[in-house]
This record gives sequence, structure tokens and C-alpha cells, in this order.
Amino acid sequence: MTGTVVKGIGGFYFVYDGNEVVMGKARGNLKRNKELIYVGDVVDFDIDENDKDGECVIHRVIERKNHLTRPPVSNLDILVVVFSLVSPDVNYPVIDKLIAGCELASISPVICISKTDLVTEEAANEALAIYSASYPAVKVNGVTGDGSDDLRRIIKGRNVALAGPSGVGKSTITNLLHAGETDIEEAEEKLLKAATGRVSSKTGRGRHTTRHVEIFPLSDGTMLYDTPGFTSLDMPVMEPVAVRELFPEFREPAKECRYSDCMHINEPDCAVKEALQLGQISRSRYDSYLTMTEEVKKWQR
Ligand SMILES: Nc1nc2c(ncn2[C@@H]2O[C@H](COP(=O)(O)OP(=O)(O)O)[C@@H](O)[C@H]2O)c(=O)[nH]1
Ligand SMILES: [Mg+2]
Ligand SMILES: [Zn+2]
Repeated sequence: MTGTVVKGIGGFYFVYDGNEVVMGKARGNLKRNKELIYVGDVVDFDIDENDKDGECVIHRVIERKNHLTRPPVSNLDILVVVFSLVSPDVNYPVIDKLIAGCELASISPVICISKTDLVTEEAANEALAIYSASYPAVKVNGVTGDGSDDLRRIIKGRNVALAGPSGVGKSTITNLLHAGETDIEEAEEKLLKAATGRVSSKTGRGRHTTRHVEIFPLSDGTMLYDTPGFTSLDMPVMEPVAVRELFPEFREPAKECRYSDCMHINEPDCAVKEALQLGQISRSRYDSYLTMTEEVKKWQR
């Protein structure tokens, strides 16, 4: 059978087959090869109800589309990059780095402006406009839930995690996306208790306060990754010239630059800088580009 690993606790894995969740361990060959199993992995498993180590045995990890190490998850399709304009104040360089990290990992970013009740509609729309030409972008009011259906529609059926600075409303949005869903956690707790007599450390701390990564399958097929991580990303080792590829809005104008290898910084007749002057490229995005280019230069020294 095939399923998705939705949680791992102390060598036990919870596997969701699209219908129910079963718990078990990795077969010896996986352990011997020190093959890690990530939350998000699609795995082949056998059911063995008499096994003392739970009811399933995982014997193969299907090739991953991608994997991240911090936090350790695999097969993400979409990272929802969440930020508020106030409380906390927006930090565009951090947002743009998260987006660049998505571009590098072939994960689709979706932009989500949260806490729209705290700013004017004009301010929210201005922020949205920075991103909406390049990426799907939505506004969500966590108090009323307005906008959460737009987000739900965009992420439907995909493997999705929320990222963004602490306090911007990720847990609130996660709970909105959860509304009306049956919870698989109860089933997971029962399985763990039956096999080990333990309850998970999570019990009693409430939903979405967990420290480990887990996935909540939603009834529309969306797999919602709940993770405490993803608040910021360091720029990986890369060439400064590669950074410009991470800004999709540079691509069209860059064709008109005088130099085909233009860095869009000091060169004459740079169409990207012209687009910047004309307001077609946002100042904050361009500034983030300069910051990131500087940052990766440290790897060259
Ligand atoms: N005014 C307002 N407060 C919100 C909104 N969304 C979340 N909050 C509050 O902001 C705080 C941080 O939210 P939380 O979801 O825990 O953020 P996280 O750290 O990104 O998970 C909490 O006190 C929430 O009640 C919103 O849309 N508007
Ligand atoms: Mg949170
Ligand atoms: Zn240029």
C-alpha cells in the first residue's frame, strides 16, 4: 500500500493512506542504510496487525520531489509566505528571502497578507501589488476569516506549509483552514498509546503549539504541514549572478538591458533599473535583490 508520512515520533511513523492513518516502523533495510524518513514522504508499506511495533511496516520511500532539512519535510508544493503590515511590522527583506528560498527549492510561493483588519484597504492592496504580478497573492483577515476561502482555493489538493515571521497569524490561518475538518489526531493518539502505553508530548498543550512537524490532511485533498520553523532562511551558497534569477519580475525587462549579463546594479542602459524608476518593479523587491546579492558575496571571499 502507499501513503504519506504525516508524523514521526520516537521511531514510529504515522502513515495516511487517503482514508485513515496507521502507525508503524521502518523496515530493517531502511534503518540499516540510515535512510531518513521525512514527514511528507510517500512510502510503500505493508499492514501487519500482529507486529508488536505497530500495524504497518514501511519498506520503501518513493523518490522525493524535494526535501528541506530545517525543518525536515519533503514533497512540499507550496509555501504560503504570510506577513502582516503592522503588529508585527512588515520586514520585506525577510519575506523576499523566503520567496527566493522557494524559487531555489522549486516550491511555489503563495503570498498572504494577514491582519488586514489593522490597516487600510489601500495599504493592504499596495502591499499585495508588490507580489501579485509574479505570484498568487491573497489578503486574509484572521478575525473575521475573510479571505481564507481564497487561500483555500489556491492551495487545494496540494502539499502546503505556512511560513513567515512569528506573530503574523500563521496558527490563526491554519485554524481557519481547519475549520469543520475531522481531526486525525485522536486516531493517532490511540495508535501510539496502544503500541507504547505513551501519549504524545503534545497532549494537553493544545493544537498547533507542537514542536515537531506534522501534516494535517484536509478533506479537499490539501495536505497542510504544520511546522514551527520557516521563520527565516539564510541565503545558501550561490553565485551572486544567480540571485537575479530568483526575481521573476526581472525576467521580461532584463531582455532589453544593453548587456545580456547585466547585473542590474551599475550597468548603463539597464532596463530593470528603468522599470524600477517607472514603478513597474517595486523598490522593496529591488532593495532585497541588492541585499541578497551582497549577502552571497561572502561565500566568494
Ligand atoms: N487583529 C488581528 N489579530 C490577529 C489576526 N490573526 C492573528 N491575530 C493575533 O495575532 C497573534 C499571533 O497570531 P498567531 O496566529 O499565533 O501567529 P503565528 O505566530 O504566526 O502563528 C495572536 O494574538 C492572534 O490572536 C488578525 O487577522 N487580526
Ligand atoms: Mg504559530
Ligand atoms: Zn539590467
